[in-house]
Formats: sequence, structure tokens, C-alpha cells
Amino acid sequence: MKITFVTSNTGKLKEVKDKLEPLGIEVVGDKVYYPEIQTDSLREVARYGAQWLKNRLEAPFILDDSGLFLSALEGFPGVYSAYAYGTIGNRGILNLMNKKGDKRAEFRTAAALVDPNEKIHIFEGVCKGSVIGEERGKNGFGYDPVFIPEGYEITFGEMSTEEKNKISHRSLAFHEVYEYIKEHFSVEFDIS
Ligand code: ITT
Repeated sequence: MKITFVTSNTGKLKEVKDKLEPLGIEVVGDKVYYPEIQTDSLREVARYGAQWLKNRLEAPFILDDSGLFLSALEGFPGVYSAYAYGTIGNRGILNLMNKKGDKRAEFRTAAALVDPNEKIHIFEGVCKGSVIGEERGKNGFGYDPVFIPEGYEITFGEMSTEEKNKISHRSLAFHEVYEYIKEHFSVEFDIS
């Protein structure tokens, strides 16, 4: 089957394609605009975007809202991750974290799936780790060069998409999306 993934981020699209296509789901990127509301919950941002797009885009489709949550900064940049990345960038995050002893960080993704009946389902994924004191690696995108996942010594920026997809927040959330599609789509919507 084929599903639309609404994102303007080519890095996300590559990860989701690499995740779902070997499982038999063709992923087509669409950069159509949707509003991202200001709230403290990624789920609500994703749900609102999906709700807004429902009347404008043919279902089924998926979108994801993600962020990096830093313990020492009470979860900042979190839901403001896109804004923070676009303004202060990784350099700014490193400066803010420079004197902090607590380096714990986690990436979170909330993926919204709009099914063929236009019902919205939210799936979440979390990847725990820490932020390092410098940028390392040229792979991935966004905050990847400053984040080391738990149990590893290299950053997401030093991993291939395949390696990142074994453990990432996005991969976990989209695994749930896959499980949902596998279980419900062929039976309820006659799509396989
Ligand atoms: P779309 O909303 O169009 O999908 P975006 O890049 O704006 O693309 P988000 O709002 O979900 O996506 O992302 C918030 C910020 O967090 C943004 O700057 C991303 O680059 C960054 N980000 C999201 N997922 C990431 C990941 O897996 N690795 C590194 N940075 C990530």
C-alpha cells in the first residue's frame, strides 16, 4: 500500500521511507503546509495538524512532531525545538548546556496517522540519551550531531540512517504506525 507522509524535512522523510518501505508500505512525501500550534504537548501539535489537514488532503496520511528535551533546561527546547534550531542552532544549545552537569536528554516523536475513515491515531516514541559538548558527525539532521543515545558512544550524526532507525524515537513511533496499519487496514479498509 501507499501512504503520504506530510513533512518539509527531507531527513525525516528518508528515515520513514527506510523504515516502512522494507515492511511493504510505500511512503510518498508531501510538503503541504499545516499550522503548528503552541502547546506543551507534541501529541496536541500532531493531532491539531492532522485535524486541520483532514479536509484538505486525501487520507490515509501521516505527520510527525518531534523535539529534543533537555533535563537541565526543564525540557527546553522540547515543543520549541524547530524555533530553537532555526534561531540559536546546535551552537546555542551547546552554549546553554556548557556549564550544566546534568547532560541527560531525550528525543520524542508523536506521529499522527489519519486513517481512510479520517479517524486520527497518535503513536509516540522516545529515545533517551545525552547531549555532548561539541558537534560530531555529518549524517542525519537537526540536533543529531549533539545527541548520543543511551548505550552508545557515537552521536546520531555519526550513524547511518539504518543504525539510527534501530533505536530512534521516530523509528519506535513509526513501528507502532506500521503495527496499526498491518492489523487494521486490510480488514477494515480493504487496503493491504
Ligand atoms: P516538519 O514539521 O515539516 O515535519 P520540522 O523539521 O519542522 O519538519 P519538527 O517540528 O518535528 O520538524 O522538528 C522540530 C525540530 O527538531 C527541527 O529543528 C528538527 O530538525 C529537530 N528534529 C526533529 N527530529 C529530529 C531528529 O530525529 N534528529 C535531530 N533533530 C530532530
